[in-house]
Amino acid sequence: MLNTYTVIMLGQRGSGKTVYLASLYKKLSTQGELGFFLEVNSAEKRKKLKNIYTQLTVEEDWPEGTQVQDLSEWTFTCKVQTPELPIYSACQFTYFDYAGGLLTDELEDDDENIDNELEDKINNADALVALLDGQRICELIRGQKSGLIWSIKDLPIILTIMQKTDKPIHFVISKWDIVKDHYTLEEIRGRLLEIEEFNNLVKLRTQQKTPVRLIPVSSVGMGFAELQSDGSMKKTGNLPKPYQVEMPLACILPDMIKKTLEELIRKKEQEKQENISVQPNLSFWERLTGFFGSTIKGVIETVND
Ligand SMILES: Nc1nc2c(ncn2[C@@H]2O[C@H](COP(=O)(O)OP(=O)(O)OP(=O)(O)O)[C@@H](O)[C@H]2O)c(=O)[nH]1
Ligand SMILES: [Mg+2]
Repeated sequence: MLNTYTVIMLGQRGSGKTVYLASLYKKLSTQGELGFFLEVNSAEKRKKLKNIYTQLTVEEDWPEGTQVQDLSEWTFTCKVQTPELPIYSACQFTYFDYAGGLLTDELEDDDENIDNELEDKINNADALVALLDGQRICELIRGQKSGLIWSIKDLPIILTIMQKTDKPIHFVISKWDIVKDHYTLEEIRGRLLEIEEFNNLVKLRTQQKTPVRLIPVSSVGMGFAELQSDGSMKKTGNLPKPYQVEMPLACILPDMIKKTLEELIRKKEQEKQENISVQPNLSFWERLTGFFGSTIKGVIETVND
C-alpha cells in the first residue's frame, strides 16, 4: 500500500485553484524531463481534468467558478521514472478543489455541512499551500480598494488557518504572467511582510526553522491572457505554457516521500550487489534530489525576516 498524503490549496474565490489543478495535471501527466509524473486514479476524473484543460485552451470563456456543492477530491499517484528501473509509484496524494467562498463567505444553513467537511480535510492535511491571488496583490500595491480588502479580510482568514498547523506550509502567487512585468518577487515579498499577520506567521516559522516559501506560478504562462481595465481577463488566443506549476509539489513531495524513497534505494543497492551487470549511471536518490534540488535552488525564494 502506498502512503497517501493530503495537500490542500487554500485560496479565495477567483484566486485560480481550478485552473491550477487542470494545468498541473496537464503539465505532469506525461513523462518528461522532470523525473516524475502524475496519474489520476479514475478514468472519469482523468477525462474531467482533460476537459477543463481543453476548455481553458480553446474556448473564449474561462471555466466557471466552482459551486459550493462541487467539493471534489482528486487522488494522484506520483510516479518516479529512472533509466534503469521500471517506473515506480512513490506515493499518492489527495488534492481538493472547492468553492473559495467556503473559506470567506457567510454560508446558507444547507452549505454548512460542506464547510465542515472542508474544515476536517484542512485539519487533517499533511501540507497546506496558500494560493495568493496575484491580481489582488497588484491591486494592493497600487493602493486600490479591492486589494486592500483582500489584505484585511481574505488573506487573514487563510493565515489564521495556517497558523493552526505545524505541517509544511508554502505560499504560491497565482497569475504571475500578469504580475511579473510590474513587480518583482522581492517587492511583493516586502509588501506582504508589511502585513502584520503574514509577518508573524513567517517569523514564527523561521524561529522553528521550517522555512516558508513564496513561489510565483502561472497556470497559463506568459502571453495567454491580458488583464483588462475593468479587471476581467481576456484570452489572447495563444496556447498556454504553464509556468512553475510543478514547483509547489516539488517543495512538498520530497519531504513526504523521503522514507519511501530511502527504502527503494536500499532495495536497489541490494539488487546491484546481486546482479553486477546492472550499471546505472545515476542512483534513484541522486536523480530525484538532482531534480528537486536543482530546480528548487535558483527559482524559489525563501521568505525570511
Ligand atoms: N492571467 C491569468 N489569469 C488566471 C490564471 N489562473 C486563473 N486566472 C483567472 O482567474 C479566474 C479564476 O480562476 P479559477 O481557477 O476559476 O479560480 P478558483 O480559485 O477556482 O475560484 P472559485 O472556484 O470561485 O473558488 C479565471 O477565470 C481566470 O480569469 C493565470 O495563471 N493567469
Ligand atoms: Mg474553482
